[in-house]
Amino acid sequence: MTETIAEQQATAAGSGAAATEQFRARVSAGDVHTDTARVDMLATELLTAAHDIVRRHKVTYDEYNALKAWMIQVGEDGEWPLFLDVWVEHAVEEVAGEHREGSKGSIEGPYYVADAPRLPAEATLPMRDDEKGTPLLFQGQVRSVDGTPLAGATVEIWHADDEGFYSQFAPGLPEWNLRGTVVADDQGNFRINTVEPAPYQIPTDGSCGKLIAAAGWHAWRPAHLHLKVSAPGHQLITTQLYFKGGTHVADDIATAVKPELILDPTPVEGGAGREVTYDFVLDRV
Ligand code: MBD
Ligand code: FE
Repeated sequence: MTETIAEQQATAAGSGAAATEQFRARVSAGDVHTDTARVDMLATELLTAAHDIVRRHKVTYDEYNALKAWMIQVGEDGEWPLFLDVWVEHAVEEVAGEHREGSKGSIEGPYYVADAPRLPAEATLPMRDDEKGTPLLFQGQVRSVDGTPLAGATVEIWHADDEGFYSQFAPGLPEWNLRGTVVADDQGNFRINTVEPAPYQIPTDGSCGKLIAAAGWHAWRPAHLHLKVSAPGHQLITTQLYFKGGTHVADDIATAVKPELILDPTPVEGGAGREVTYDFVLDRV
């Protein structure tokens, strides 16, 4: 069986189950102790907003039952991480980053895996011998808000392949394909060789896909790199970077594009592929 055939067997339930399992390994509801007054306020306001919608739009029993059946299915497909990260996380990220002075952040999404292989400052991400896609040299420097280079900063990077698939969330891909933890040099510099990712389509065969089809929306995120950048004494930043002129940069289904996050790579002179420089500025803790 070739990898291409295996990738075509990616299913909503397969990637949903993996995303649910990954998330559960890192967070459980019991870890979060929110005080009663706060839960009361948030839960009450959320429910009141739902009641208002029902009354304002005269929601019928057929519509209520469709919602109930759909929510049950979201759980069975393991698609709560996908649903929440596509349609809710961007507002949470906006609030979380409100007072940050350094680089802009963006949502984490459902496909992060901690502890990717550690790589030196100049590195090539783990990839297949015949990995498809335009080679991309992504380089830059990690600095503090006052301009100080941050020695030994780490740049965690993960992204989809040239067919839009993420390792560990689609079958047939090597475990750490296109994932790495790059340790910057003593000047905070990094040079990462990878391939440009393809745009990402939300699985069409699961509950999120059903919602998208039923509502007449499109299912696409623009091609993107995911990053978590950190350094001692500084706030970790979770972000994404996009490609100028890429499809769906202007209408990301996940509402996670910001103008500061759009890269404009140039052809590598006398070489293959494209290159781009992007520096990260971290706030102090
Ligand atoms: C992705 O690759 C992603 O980054 C988000 C936020 C949601 C779904 C798929
Ligand atoms: Fe993504």
